[in-house]
This record gives sequence, C-alpha cells and structure tokens, in this order.
Amino acid sequence: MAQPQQSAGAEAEQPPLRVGMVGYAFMGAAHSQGWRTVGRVFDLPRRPVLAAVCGRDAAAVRAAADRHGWAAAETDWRALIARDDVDLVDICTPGDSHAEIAVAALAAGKHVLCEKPLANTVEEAEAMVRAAEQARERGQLAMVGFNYRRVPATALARRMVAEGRLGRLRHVRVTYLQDWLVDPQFPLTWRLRREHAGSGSLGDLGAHIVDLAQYVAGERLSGVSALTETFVRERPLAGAVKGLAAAATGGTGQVTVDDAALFTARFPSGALASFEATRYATGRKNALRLELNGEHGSLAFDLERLNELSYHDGTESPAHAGFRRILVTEPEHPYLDAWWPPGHGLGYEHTFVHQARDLVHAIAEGRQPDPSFADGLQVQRVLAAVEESAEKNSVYTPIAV
Ligand code: SOE
Repeated sequence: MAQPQQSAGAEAEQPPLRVGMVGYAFMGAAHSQGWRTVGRVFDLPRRPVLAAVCGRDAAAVRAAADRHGWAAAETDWRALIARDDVDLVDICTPGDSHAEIAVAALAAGKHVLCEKPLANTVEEAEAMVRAAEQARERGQLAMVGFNYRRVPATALARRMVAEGRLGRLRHVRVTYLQDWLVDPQFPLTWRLRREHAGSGSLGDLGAHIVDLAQYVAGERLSGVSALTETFVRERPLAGAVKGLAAAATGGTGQVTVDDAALFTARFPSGALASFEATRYATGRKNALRLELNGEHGSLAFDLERLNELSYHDGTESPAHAGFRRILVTEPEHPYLDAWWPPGHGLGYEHTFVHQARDLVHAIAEGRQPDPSFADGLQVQRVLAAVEESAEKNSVYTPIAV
C-alpha cells in the first residue's frame, strides 16, 4: 500500500478525465463535491470533467445534475457506460448493483471507482477482481472508495507507524459509532435489507474500520472472533430516501441485517485488534476512533476531530511524556500542501477530493491506485469471516486468502 503523495507539479499535456457517475444520493453528492473541487485545489496531470450522472428517476437525476454540476443526465446505467465521452465510471449505488455495473463498465473500456464496501458478497467481489485484472492488461484501472484513508491525520498516522515511531504494535483499537437507528420508528431503508446492502453496520461501518486499521497498521488481519446483533427486527416501510433518512409509508417490514458488529482480531505480527461498528450508539454521530499502542508509543484519532492526531512518545522521560495533540494542518502533512494556511482545517468532504486526486494521478501515471479491487475483496473476506464467526458463537475464524 503506497503512501499518498503531496500534490505534483505542473499541468501536463494529457486529455481531460471525463467522469460518469451512477447514483446521486448521499455518496453521489459527496463524490460530486470531490470531482468538482479537486482540479481547483491540486495541480493535476488530467483535469476531471463531470460528463454525466445517472439515476432512475428522470426529473430527480436532472435536478441532481444541475445541483452538482454534471453536464448530462442518464436514466439507464448501461447508456452511461456506453457513452464515448466517459472515461471513468464512478459507482455510488447501493451494494447490490456494484458488481454488475463495475464488471460491465470495465468490459466497456472504462476506468472504475466503486464505493465501499466493494460488493455484497465475496463471490461478487471475486468477479470484480477478475474483471479488474483483465482490464488492467488493457490499461484500465479500478479502485474502491475507502475515503477515510484520505483524512490527512489517518495518512499521517500510517506514515508514523511505517517510520517505526510506535515500534512493534501491540494493540489496534477501532470503533465506528453512529446513532441514526436508535429510534425503532426509523423506516426500513435499503441499508436495513440484506438483498440491497449485503449486511448492516458490518458492511456500512465495519468495512471502513477494517480497511483503515489495516492501512494504518500496514498489515492484514489473519482471523476474527465476532458477535453481531439485530436490536430492532421490524420497522415501518420507507418511502423516498433523503440522506440517511426516509419518510414512513405505512406497514412494516423485517430488518434483515445486523445492527451492530463487535469483533476481536489478530494481526500476523502478533498485534491484537478490536472493532466495534454500530448505528445505535446514542449521541455518537460519526465517531470513527482509532488507537494504536506500540512498544515505543501510541497514536489516537477521532473522525469527529479530524484535524487532530494524538501522539504519545513513550521514549520521552516519564516526567514530561504524555499524549500531545498534533494539529494536522501543516503543508508537511499528507495532502495539505495544496490547502489553506496552518490551522485552517478540513472536513469530511475533503476526503473525497483527496480520493479523486489520488485516482487521477494513478490513471495519468498508468499505475494501480490504492485501494485496489483486490484490497476491497480482502475486506469483504474479513466481513464474511465476521459473519461466520458470529453464527458459530464467536469461534475464532481465519480470514480466507
Ligand atoms: C452511513 O452509516 C454512512 O453514510 C456510511 O454509509 C458511510 O460510508 C460513512 O462514511 C458515513 O456513514
């Protein structure tokens, strides 16, 4: 896994990178923001163009195109991937359509960016990896969108671990806590149905923290012991979704995914890890927290304070050692040479700008972007091992390779 690079030199003589995006809801809006902004902040070898956006509802997708700056609107993703003015297909749909769209887009000669989790099942993810490997031979590239790698503070954490500042890792502790499902009357949106989302908190939030923990630690998990639970099993049926929410339409339906997933895990180096993903942590809105303890020091990160990284240098004299706050806003920090002066922080949306930046560079340079579809498949295998372990009352389950 490569380190993110600082923004590169002058504009080169390469054609624009014309993007076609499928889906325009919460993630589509976030990706649009990334594509729209990236060329205004970073010097890029190819300039992204927002060529076309796709959604099933003609009026709604036209409105989304106007709002987010897309030149054209399509109502059929097959028409989008057939367009000659699209070089890259960005998939921002629920997980049930990732595999079909990605495989078809790669077959149509496009580069692909796919939102996380890569797919709803290991089998789908395997098919996507096969398609990406074949496409790679034709010069096309595919990436999965684990955007929390692109927070300057998490990229800095990875850099500090790789530099050996923590020494040998002993603990990696990660939680991702939200609370938008606390109300049992919250409607049954697609995120609560297995056929659409694949899993619940596990795939939605657990996928992020598995990827982030492995990215920062610099190694892959080898096995897990898990518990999952569905606290509310029946909910009001949902109408049109807005953001995460939706209006109830009358009647109820079954929740078919986990509401929370807790698991412990091993890294091959001997480090122990723990993970907690839930949408029932009352009062926690988007609390992704990561702490690493190594033999020479510790690091701690909280997404709700994403311009900061806490660092304890255990080699300092105990008289003045202790956690100190690194304000991650310096030009020496990952991604930040192109942004505001020190102290003028970034937010959630900037992770999508950085994601677009890294992908544009990889495509222009003809090299595999990180995280690859193979990386996405490996996360999918971790999620599958979690489900298997939970079904077997937490029995330790090795992760398939
Ligand atoms: C909802 O839980 C959600 O939007 C996730 O789907 C995203 O991946 C995460 O970044 C924020 O929360």
